[in-house]
Amino acid sequence: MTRRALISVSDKTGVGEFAQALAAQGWEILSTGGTLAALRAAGIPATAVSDVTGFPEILDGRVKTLHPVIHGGILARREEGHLAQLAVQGIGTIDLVCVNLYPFRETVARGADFAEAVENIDIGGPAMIRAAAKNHVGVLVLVDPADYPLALQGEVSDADRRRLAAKAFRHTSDYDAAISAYLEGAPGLGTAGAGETALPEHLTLDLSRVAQVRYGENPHQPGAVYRLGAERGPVLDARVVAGKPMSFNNYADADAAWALARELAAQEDQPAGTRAVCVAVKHANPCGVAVADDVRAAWEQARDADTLSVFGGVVAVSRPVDLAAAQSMRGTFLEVLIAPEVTPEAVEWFAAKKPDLRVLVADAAAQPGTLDVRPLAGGFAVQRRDTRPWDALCPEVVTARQPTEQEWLDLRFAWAVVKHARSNAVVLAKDGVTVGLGAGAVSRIWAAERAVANARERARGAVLASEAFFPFDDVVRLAAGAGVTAILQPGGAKRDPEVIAAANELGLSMVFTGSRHFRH
Ligand code: 93A
Repeated sequence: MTRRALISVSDKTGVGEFAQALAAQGWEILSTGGTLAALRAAGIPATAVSDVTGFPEILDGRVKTLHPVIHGGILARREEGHLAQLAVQGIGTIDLVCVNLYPFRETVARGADFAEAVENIDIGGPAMIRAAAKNHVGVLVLVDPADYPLALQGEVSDADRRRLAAKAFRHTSDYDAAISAYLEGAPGLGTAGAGETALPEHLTLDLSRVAQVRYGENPHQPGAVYRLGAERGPVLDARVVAGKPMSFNNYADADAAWALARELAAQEDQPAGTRAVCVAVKHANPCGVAVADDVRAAWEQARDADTLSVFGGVVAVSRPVDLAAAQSMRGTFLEVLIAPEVTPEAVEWFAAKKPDLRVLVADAAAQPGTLDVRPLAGGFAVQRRDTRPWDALCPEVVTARQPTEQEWLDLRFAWAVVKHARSNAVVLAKDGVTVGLGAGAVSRIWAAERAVANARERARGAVLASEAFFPFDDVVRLAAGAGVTAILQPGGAKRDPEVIAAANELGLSMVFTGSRHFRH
């Protein structure tokens, strides 16, 4: 008996060659509108599904394969009882189903409107895939062109049939997850204003693996890197132009470094914007950050901000890296460099002189996703990312002394840096360079002490930013003693009056932003 294959694919990659080979092996090929046209154009004989069902495709293709003649042919057990029922109805078996689905994710990712997104929800395709996968003992199910050669080998083992079925159910389940995430308004799946939307009762995290890493945070922990839905990830999508493959920790640190570099670059006018930004990150915390006239100067200042911590760090810059900038990194061991562009001479130089350094080129315009997911045993705590920009704040000077123009620039700079540091965090900055950082501390005064100790004499004339309010006036007193002249913090503590009085007494400026930026 002639074996019959049903081929209905949106992604027509390799399908011509595959169908040709099947036909050569004596298979009869049944096919739907577009696929049929493509096969026939390539000179491959195929039968229209509508000729088999005796029913035309209707509703603009919404109903083309949803018919008992198709589903009976796929679902019948290959045993007497079922085969007899098919015979009574004049239905032939279908022994191979080759389907890939309407490109829902791709349609949403390119910003299609709601109606078009909905039209790209495939119904008939998943129905056939699931039917064939259920009946995989008798039917081969193919959802991936990479499996076409296997089907052409002749007999396919039971184990392979089952593997193909498992893959098929994974395929339809991922597909449905993307649809439900879209309908629930998951961010990054094309929903306008997702940044402001509340989180739904059921949240489908549609994750697809984008990179295998050697291991997780430590060598005994397996790890991998995933993409959330159709999100673009500036680091996930970055091109590695030189160096070793990225590690788990490299991904995390590069993401943190790039996010801060973009935030600073987006702060219009001085000190960022038209100038170059360099962010050095160590263990997810910034350790040296600078804005300067060019990448080389920004890197040198960020490095010199804390020459100890930058060792083994991850560096992000906001402008193209040229040979001079590359060569200025000669003396420092770095794990990753990420930039919007790296000149060919610089890539060549890195490959020759720093072969271990991973050099990444990222799209400066790519928007990171808006979800922030933290693992909990048995679940996740999920929130919208903290994307509030400086321009959304209403900073209020609460002291008699007003910050100078330069202090305002440094306060804004320090605010961006402290927002990207782990709580409790305190940052000291001067002239667009961090001079002291205390991050991940369990008390605010300890974070401040760390920052002041880092800065040493460089604290004189610096500004201080804190991501959360001061419960006591101790940080103000410490800062004034070290020579800090202006402070920025959200305000809102019970003892604010005492804190403001201390700043006035010591001749400091203090600015309240009204906006806290915890980051744990
Ligand atoms: O609109 S559908 O959900 N209704 C159907 O009955 C149906 N049958 C197959 N979509 C359906 N398909 C899908 O059409 C397949 O999953 C495949 O992605 C696509 C192939 O259409 P064409 O051969 O016309 O290019």
